[in-house]
Amino acid sequence: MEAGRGEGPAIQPEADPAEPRGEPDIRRRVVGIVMGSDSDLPVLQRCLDLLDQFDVPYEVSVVSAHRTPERAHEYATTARLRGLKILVAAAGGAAHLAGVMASLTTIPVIGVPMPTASLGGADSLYSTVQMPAGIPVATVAIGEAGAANAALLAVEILALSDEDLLHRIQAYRAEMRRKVAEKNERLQEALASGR
Ligand code: C2R
Repeated sequence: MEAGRGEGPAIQPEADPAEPRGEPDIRRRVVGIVMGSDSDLPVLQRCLDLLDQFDVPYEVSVVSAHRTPERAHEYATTARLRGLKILVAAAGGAAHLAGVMASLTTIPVIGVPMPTASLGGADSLYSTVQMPAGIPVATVAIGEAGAANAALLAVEILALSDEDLLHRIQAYRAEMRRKVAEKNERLQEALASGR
């Protein structure tokens, strides 16, 4: 599976179900998302949705360090040349994908541990986060929260050199604050009325 938004050699436009009809998105992709299996996609979808929301061009592929080591090597070693600025690597179980990617590129790698049926994702978390000194993987939480935060962290890194994106992340935070305040108001009203 390969799909994406923006310009990039790996992507067939017709392979992207999220691409709206009309003008194709020809911007250069800056985030490369890899997952160990297509079975990870439902959890990782939050990451794709948020990058869409922030209008960040990305590409997404199934790449496995275990099952397709040559492809993983090729992906990571060409990532910088292809214009990618950040990699998001999601994998479950013996989750070596993010670490292998990080070992083969100097682009920042964000690791997203996938939940697993047998060990609840603790296996994925430990194998993603416990990198030896020298090869960092910025590891986020297990599952959907991690998928969301991987996108937000990528946006924040990109916003270091993109003022528009900075304003969008500030607006996103302001909206989050507004929603929390609203929830608190509702809670206080319910408590006051004895509900
Ligand atoms: P299947 O559902 O395809 O059997 O995959 C995937 O990320 C997935 O969560 C089960 C799990 O195996 C993981 N996987 C890895 C790697 N490749 C696949 N952890 C890797 O290279 O690290």
